[in-house]
Amino acid sequence: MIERLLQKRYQLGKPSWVSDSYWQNNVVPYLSPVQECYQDNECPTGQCLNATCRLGTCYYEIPINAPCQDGDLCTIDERCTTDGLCQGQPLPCGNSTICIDGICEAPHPPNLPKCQITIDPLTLYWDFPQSDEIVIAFTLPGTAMIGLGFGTTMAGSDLIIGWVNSDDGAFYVDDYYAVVPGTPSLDVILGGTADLFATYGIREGNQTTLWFQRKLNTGDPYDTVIKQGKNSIIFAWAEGEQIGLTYHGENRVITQVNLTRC
Ligand SMILES: [Ca+2]
Ligand SMILES: [Ca+2]
Repeated sequence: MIERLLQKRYQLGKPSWVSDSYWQNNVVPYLSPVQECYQDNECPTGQCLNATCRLGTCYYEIPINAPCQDGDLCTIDERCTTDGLCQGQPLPCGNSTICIDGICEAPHPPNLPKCQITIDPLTLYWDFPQSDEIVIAFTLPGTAMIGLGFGTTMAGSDLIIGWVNSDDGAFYVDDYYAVVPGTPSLDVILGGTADLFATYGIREGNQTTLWFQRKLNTGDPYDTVIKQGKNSIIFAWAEGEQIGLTYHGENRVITQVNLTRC
């Protein structure tokens, strides 16, 4: 658009009523060829578009780079662009916060899925938002790391592992696989795919809750096909203030759950 305006500007030459500094510096005056008028207020205008009616025609000036207000509390330093729009920069928020009405705050936790079972100390919540998808939240008393797996032994299990930083609430949840007992690997490192979405995590005292959603069958060899019905699960948790992949020691359980609609 601005190229068209500038072309027009040079074709027209400087109107007599435009000052040299406007013409040469930060204001682009241009002529609207279609807008006819008798007075200024008949010309469409805006914060970044000053209109003047001259000899029956609307002329516009764009105060390029002039401060303006875009009405969005989550932007700062709004300025008029060369297109006559008011645009600002996003209000900088930390990694784990988003701007809501001008304030950086942690995004609200999603609702807990409606189906629930407690297998001490695990509380597992699940639901099926689509026939081929499951949403799961699970709570364990792990401050360093918690994990939920689908499988009957650690080796060969599809694992969802994560943690929450108690200082700033930043959470981490990702899609792992254990080739052998011991430190698991991210699926993507093994050549698989990261299949979790809508992840979230919160920590309340020593309780960590992680959320994730995924396809029941991701098609990834490093993920178990989750069934609507009986599934073998394993879960583990690690304590301590150092968050990250941590050996869980004896804090692990292998069991079965019946994941049905409720
Ligand atoms: Ca995967
Ligand atoms: Ca996996």
